[in-house]
Amino acid sequence: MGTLPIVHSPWSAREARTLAREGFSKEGHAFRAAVLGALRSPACCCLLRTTGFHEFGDPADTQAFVTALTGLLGQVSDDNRGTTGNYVDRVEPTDPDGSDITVGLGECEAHSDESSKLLPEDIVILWCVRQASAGGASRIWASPRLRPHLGDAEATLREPEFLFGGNGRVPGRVVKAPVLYGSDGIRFRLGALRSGHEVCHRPLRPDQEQAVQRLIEAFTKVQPTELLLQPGEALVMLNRRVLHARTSFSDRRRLLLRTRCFNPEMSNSQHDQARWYRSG
Ligand SMILES: O=C(O)CCC(=O)C(=O)O
Ligand SMILES: [Fe+2]
Repeated sequence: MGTLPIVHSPWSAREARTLAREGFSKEGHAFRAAVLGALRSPACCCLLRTTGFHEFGDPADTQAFVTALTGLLGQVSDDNRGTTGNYVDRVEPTDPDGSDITVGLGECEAHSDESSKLLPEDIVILWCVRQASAGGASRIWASPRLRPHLGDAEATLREPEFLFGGNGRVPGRVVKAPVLYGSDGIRFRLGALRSGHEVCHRPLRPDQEQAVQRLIEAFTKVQPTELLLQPGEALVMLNRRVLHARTSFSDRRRLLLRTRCFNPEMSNSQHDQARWYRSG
């Protein structure tokens, strides 16, 4: 299993609450350097221990804190729904029987976030407010560790011939892109791939189907980095270099917050050949 670097945030809960409102000063620079340094490790992710954002009395403070910390790591992106101007998504089972894993119960398959966007965010952060009484662990696979298990499938997965569809979010839009790009890039979500090919009436070719299966098999061969986030902790990931998944849980009180940002310095998106297949 890959080792997970740990970064401690330098602020007490009280300082953090004030700083989130007023802006981070010098320590912000050192914090940014520590997190980006940890993200450059082979794990391509790190555990962030903070003091107390989950205990701030006012949810607006929590929101301000996670947004401000994300802002130290890059340009914070919105919730992609374009309506709320809210930069913080809630990952909680408000629709326990639905198929959207963000608001559902159960496990979720290995994926990168925003796979059906032309330009997915470089960094994704999951902030734990309340953990599940059991399960709901995070699993992360760094793309370079999967590649040796792909054999011939790697060449197919590098072709910019995969269609990633909105899966309900923006149904008309489909991105045509490779699954693997550059030395460490990856874009993958099985559901988005299935829906993209389906809405365009272009089924995956047999060799593409096989290559995707080979990738899914690689998840069972490569031991992921696994962790159970505790309240006050966050998982910071390079979304364009790792896939993440979550083990099953059934506790409806579990609550994570999710933020995302772009960071050109850490980005490998320049090697991606994604383009719109259908932008309708
Ligand atoms: O619930 C989790 O631990 C992860 C959820 C997730 O990856 C997502 O909503 O994109
Ligand atoms: Fe995700």
